[in-house]
Amino acid sequence: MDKRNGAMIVVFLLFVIAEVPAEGHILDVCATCHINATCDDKFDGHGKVCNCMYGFVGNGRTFCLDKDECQIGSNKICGQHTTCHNTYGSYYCKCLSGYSPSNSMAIFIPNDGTHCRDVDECRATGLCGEGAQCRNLEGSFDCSCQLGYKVHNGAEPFQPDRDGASCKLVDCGQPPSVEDTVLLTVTGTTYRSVAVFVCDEGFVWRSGDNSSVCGADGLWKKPNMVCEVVDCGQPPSVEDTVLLTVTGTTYRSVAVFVCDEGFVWRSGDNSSVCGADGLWKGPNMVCEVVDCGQPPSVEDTVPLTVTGTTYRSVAVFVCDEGFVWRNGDNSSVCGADGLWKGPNMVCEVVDCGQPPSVEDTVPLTVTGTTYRSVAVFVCDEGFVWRSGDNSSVCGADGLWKGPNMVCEAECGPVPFLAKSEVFWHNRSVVIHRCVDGYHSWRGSNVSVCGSNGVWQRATLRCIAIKPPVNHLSVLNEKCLHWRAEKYEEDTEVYKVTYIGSRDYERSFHDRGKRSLNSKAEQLELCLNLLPVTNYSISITALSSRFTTTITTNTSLTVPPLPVVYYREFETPEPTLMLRRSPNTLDPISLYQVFVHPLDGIMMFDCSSPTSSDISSKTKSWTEYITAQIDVKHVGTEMNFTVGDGLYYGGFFNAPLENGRNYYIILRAVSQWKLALKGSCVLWAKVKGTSYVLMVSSLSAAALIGLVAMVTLGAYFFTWFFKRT
Ligand SMILES: *[C@@H]1O[C@H](CO)[C@@H](O)[C@H](O)[C@H]1NC(C)=O
Ligand SMILES: *[C@@H]1O[C@H](CO)[C@@H](O)[C@H](O)[C@H]1NC(C)=O
Ligand SMILES: *[C@@H]1O[C@H](CO)[C@@H](O)[C@H](O)[C@H]1NC(C)=O
Ligand SMILES: *[C@@H]1O[C@H](CO)[C@@H](O)[C@H](O)[C@H]1NC(C)=O
Ligand SMILES: *[C@@H]1O[C@H](CO)[C@@H](O)[C@H](O)[C@H]1NC(C)=O
Ligand SMILES: CC(=O)N[C@H]1CO[C@H](CO)[C@@H](O)[C@@H]1O
Repeated sequence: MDKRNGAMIVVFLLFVIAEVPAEGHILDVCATCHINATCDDKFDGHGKVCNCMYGFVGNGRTFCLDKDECQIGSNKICGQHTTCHNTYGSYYCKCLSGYSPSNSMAIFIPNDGTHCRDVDECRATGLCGEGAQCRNLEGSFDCSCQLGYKVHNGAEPFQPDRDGASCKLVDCGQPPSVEDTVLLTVTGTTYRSVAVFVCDEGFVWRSGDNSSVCGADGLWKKPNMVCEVVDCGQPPSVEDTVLLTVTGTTYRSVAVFVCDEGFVWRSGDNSSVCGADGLWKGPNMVCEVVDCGQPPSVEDTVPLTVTGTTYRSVAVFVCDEGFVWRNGDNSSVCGADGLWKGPNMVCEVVDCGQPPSVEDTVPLTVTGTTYRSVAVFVCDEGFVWRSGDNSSVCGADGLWKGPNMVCEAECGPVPFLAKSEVFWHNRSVVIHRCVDGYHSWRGSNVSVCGSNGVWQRATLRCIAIKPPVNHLSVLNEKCLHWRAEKYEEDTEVYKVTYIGSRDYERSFHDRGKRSLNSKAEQLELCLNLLPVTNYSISITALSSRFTTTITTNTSLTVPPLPVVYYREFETPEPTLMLRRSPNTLDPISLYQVFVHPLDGIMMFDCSSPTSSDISSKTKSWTEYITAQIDVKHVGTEMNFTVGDGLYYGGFFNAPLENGRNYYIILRAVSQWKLALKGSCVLWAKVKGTSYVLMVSSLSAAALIGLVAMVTLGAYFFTWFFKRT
């Protein structure tokens, strides 16, 4: 009881005490309260009231009976997972099995917040036993087996104590046996044990996994490896043997061999076995080839070729010298039985027939007509033996050999040929040759002593050697002349090549080629040579392979004049036109334009290099060169304006004087070194203008007098007009 409650009780007592004397006649309520009730103030504060104590129900005065708190249900009064226990005037709560009170007391009243919580049984290790796993449940737990363990004595889930069940390690027992394999290693028989297999002998791994694992279900996972039986393929081919029988191609198959035809067994095993490694073992037998020995010797024959002495060797025979094949086969073959077969040929002796008849000889003795018979000859009457053998022998080819004796008639001294000498001779043959400086065109150079005793003379003719092309010259800068030196009627083929060059025109080359066939002795060939060119001309006489060269130079020719049209102008600056075609002399040609004042009789000398000296001959106004133009700068046509006041080739193209008449003359000039050739053409006439007309209306006599004045006037006017 704390102090406040104590104070309340004190106050209450004082109040009771104070009230009692004040209302002595009023019932003492509190004294009537039931023993298990309390006396309390009324709510309105006037008077007292009895109330049953906590845990009791009643009117507070006559009865206060115990209240059964549990009757409303333990869940409501005690909370979840509880049992409710009523006591006199009170109650208490307990947790159901599998739960524990949150205040850890065995009994409780939930008014302090105590409640029942689930107990985690699994926190206690080993509850479920080895190999098991514990699972906490609401108010309970259960056990099940871990992977690799299996429930024993019961079923899952279980509680060991309750069910008597437990977990035991899985055991797969012996690993399985797999076809065509053997077990290599195994780590045990329990869960996760591994068994490793390999292919059995004679088998090879093809695919799949070669290990098996003990599963949680207590079964070995079957290995899925596939082993295939080894296949050795076709039995080996062994030299000199043939396969007799074979039982197959797989492991342990057997192949039996025998020696090939023409071979005999010598040593070793004749079978081969397919091994586990896929290879045939054996055979190691040795077969030796049959040997027939030396080929047989056959009458009248000789062996020609022999390929050997072993099986199938062939010996070819030919008839012996002096014998010829008649019939039968000429070859022998070594058989498998070691014997030569054949030959069955028949050879007959050669017969040469009658001995030959030989010129200038007669036969003396003859021993027969067959092979190796001999006939002896002697020279005929009137002939003498010179050389050779006088006997003839019947040869193996059926022909008489010889005699090669020479019986000759005598011819006398060596024949003589002009300008020749004897190069070589014996008694019957002379070889001639020409002396130095002479040669032979044709004919035989051999003289032979004939069988009639007369020399057959050589036909050789010796002629003095001269070059085939003689006296070569050039006529008129155009035609080649030469003399041919050759054998009478022979046709000579001449090849003429020429090349022209010019010092003044490096790029210029005039090449040409001609050929000529002729029997003539005097020859002429005209070429189209260009002017002012140095030519080198070669002539080759092809059959005599002789070449000679001549050089020549062509002279300067008059250049061609351009085409101009003569015109007359009344303007002081006339434009003239010319047309030309390109010329091979362009690099050394030029045009000169002359202005020739027209005064009385015109005299113009085209050939003079400059016409300056002409002025002295005429009293009148002198002609002059007003322009000089290189032809190479002129295209196919050219316009030229006289008197335009410009310089052309160093000459001043002076304006023409008004009032005067002029001739314009064009001169084409070619000049090379000191030579100069020119040709001239009258190009135009220029007539004087207005005031000259005035002057010209005067009489001729007055004109002469006025010349000086007019000249001055013209000069003045020209000057005046230029100024304005
Ligand atoms: C091969 O061997 C078999 C068995 O060994 C034997 O009977 C046979 O005669 C032999 N053949 C030859 C050709 O060696
Ligand atoms: C002379 O020589 C010719 C050619 O070599 C020859 O055929 C001939 O037999 C020879 N004559 C003599 C008698 O030596
Ligand atoms: C020709 O050759 C001579 C000598 O070499 C030379 O002086 C001359 O200029 C040449 N003429 C021409 C047109 O090239
Ligand atoms: C040719 O040129 C040579 C110099 O190379 C000279 O001596 C000769 O006179 C010239 N002949 C002619 C025809 O121009
Ligand atoms: C020259 O003049 C004529 C007429 O005026 C013209 O047709 C021609 O093209 C000119 N020629 C040249 C090369 O200038
Ligand atoms: C008369 C009577 O009922 N008295 C009871 C009051 O309460 C106590 C316990 O709290 C009981 O033991 C009495 O019997």
